[in-house]
Amino acid sequence: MNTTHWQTLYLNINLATMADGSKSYGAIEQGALAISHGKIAWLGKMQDLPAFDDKLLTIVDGKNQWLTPGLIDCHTHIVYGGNRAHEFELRLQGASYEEIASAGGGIVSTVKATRQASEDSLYQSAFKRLNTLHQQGVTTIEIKSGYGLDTKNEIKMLKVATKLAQALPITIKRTFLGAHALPIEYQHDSNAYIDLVCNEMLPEIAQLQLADAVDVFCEGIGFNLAQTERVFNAAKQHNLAIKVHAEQLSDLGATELAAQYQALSSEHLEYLSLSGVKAMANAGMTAVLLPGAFYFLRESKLPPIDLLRQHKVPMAIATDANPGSSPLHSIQLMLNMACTLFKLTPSEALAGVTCHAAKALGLGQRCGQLKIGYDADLALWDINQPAELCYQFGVNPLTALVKKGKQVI
Ligand code: DI6
Ligand code: FE
Repeated sequence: MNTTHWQTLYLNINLATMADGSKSYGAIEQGALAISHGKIAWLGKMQDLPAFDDKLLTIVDGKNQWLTPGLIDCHTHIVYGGNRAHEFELRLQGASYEEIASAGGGIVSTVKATRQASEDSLYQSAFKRLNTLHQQGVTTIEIKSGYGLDTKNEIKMLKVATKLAQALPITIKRTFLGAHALPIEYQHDSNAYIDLVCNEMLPEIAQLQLADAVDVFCEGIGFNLAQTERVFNAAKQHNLAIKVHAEQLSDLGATELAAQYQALSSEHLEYLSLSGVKAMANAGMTAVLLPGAFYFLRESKLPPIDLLRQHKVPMAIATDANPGSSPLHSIQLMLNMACTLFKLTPSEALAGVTCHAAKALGLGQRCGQLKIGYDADLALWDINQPAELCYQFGVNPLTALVKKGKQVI
């Protein structure tokens, strides 16, 4: 085997390859991994390592630590103005998330703060959140718009998301979520707002190449099925991938609809039905589960984890980091909650923030696994077994982070 193009070689590491969402982490103990031009060039057992010239490459002694793919947070809303601590207090006095939303609080109050914020101040606050996730091993993230709710402010949010990609070595996928909530100026005419989303916002955003995908919040306090379908059609016309916030508070059948449109993923899913699970399986969709929102809203209905398993729907896990339902900017906490609240195995939870999260973003052939030809996005952890990444919380075991072959932490 020709190894002269290898540039970096990690020796004495244990690999959690997460190959194809495999059980038991796809583990290779006492292994090695070689990088060439930002990609994984070889991986396997130390004993199977081909001959190499140690003068041609940088050798890193992994000291028996564990190497995983760089983590992927595939559902966030980290660009926003203000915060909702006051609403948190109201909820603790008994008001529900839906009651607050109906009374003009909730998403709409973040819209007000986001519209008032300058692009620069949105950038500064989002940078802090992004950097927090990065320090925990995140190398790829999705950021949704949806707190501007008019053309100018949705564009402002997506520009901030685009700019963040230059600030840190993180791949950023941007999702246009214009259909997140009804802005006050359209309070009595949701169809007219959907006209604006489909006929003005989406074409302009596509033209400016500010989004990779389109999402809709299909819900009683969001948009109905017919409106959701209109947005899907507009996304299709502009060749943008489709995602959906579905069955979070009730079962409207948005997942089945999304399956008909070959959506990448359906997200939240506490109220997902068996027919929704089957539709996802048939369409090859990924289920994005958000234990932070489940926890923070004190939801008691669990997503249908067993059905998703039985029908082999890949389950991704993400923070849903946002000011209202999940003000939690920790991927490690989500790993823990995926196990404690949703009863995923630690291997399933880790697949949820690597292999399956990549699939939810349409990046399944590029990152999220340790596999030859994949991006060398790697996280090195000072742990004795991969389950520790889910088991403990609050101590950061990350010792190195590599993005496309370059060490960045
Ligand atoms: N579902 C959520 O959990 C977030 N958006 C959505 O559609 C919450 C957004 C917020 O409350 O600000
Ligand atoms: Fe969300």
